[in-house]
Amino acid sequence: MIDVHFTPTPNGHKVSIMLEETGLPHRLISYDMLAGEHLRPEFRAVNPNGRLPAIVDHDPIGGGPPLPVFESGAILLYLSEKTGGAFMPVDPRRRSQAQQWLMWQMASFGPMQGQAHHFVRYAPEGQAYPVTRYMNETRRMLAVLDRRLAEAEFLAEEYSIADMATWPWARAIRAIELDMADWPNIKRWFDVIEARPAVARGTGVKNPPNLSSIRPQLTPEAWSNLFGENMLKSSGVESLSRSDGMI
Ligand SMILES: N[C@@H](CCC(=O)N[C@@H](CS)C(=O)NCC(=O)O)C(=O)O
Repeated sequence: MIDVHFTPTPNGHKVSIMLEETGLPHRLISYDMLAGEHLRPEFRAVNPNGRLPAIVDHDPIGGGPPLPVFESGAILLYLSEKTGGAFMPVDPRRRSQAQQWLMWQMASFGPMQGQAHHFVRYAPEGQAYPVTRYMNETRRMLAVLDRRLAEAEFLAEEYSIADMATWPWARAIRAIELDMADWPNIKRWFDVIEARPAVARGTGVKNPPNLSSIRPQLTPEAWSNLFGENMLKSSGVESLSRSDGMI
């Protein structure tokens, strides 16, 4: 049995999609991030970085005690290995492509777009520089993705964990008011993946409405749990950099 410490965000959906695709037995343990449930000290034993998703495999590869795994990309690789290489191409060239696009998603497409979401949707309004910087970087990477999908049906030519990692972040662009119709190759790929029953099941858990709106209204407590003092203190940061109105 695999415990999935989960919240229905793009990073969480990568893992729930992979679990549905592979059929591995699992149970979702849902966290309310607005309430700061991920900040509890006991969750640090599962993920030292304190972020979601994370899993605990009670029947780990190689045996031994339950194995916690954090970082969504590492979780996808682990689940693939656990299922004898599911959704990782066997062909070495394609396999390398899957690894490259997985790393691209983890290091660039997710984090940079995540900053766009932060400054467009959550930060105090009127900060033109970071909004421009991260929206432009998101658009640049959408162009990169669109070009790749013009030459290949899937990122590694066959459906793989690289697509599972990237698809939920392509889906997320609507929340920063980008329209996928502007990238027709992404749209074609997106629709094919969306039609997979496992993807529908894996994304069936919806975000609470207060996080789905373009500009979610957060209470001061929820803000602190997500971005401010409560979040920093839970990681042991006592001396805070302050910016008026932001912490
Ligand atoms: N690189 C990490 C990112 C994880 C991450 O940032 N998760 C968000 C939710 S999608 C989170 O836990 N946020 C809570 C916080 O920042 O305190 C991964 O891919 O697993």
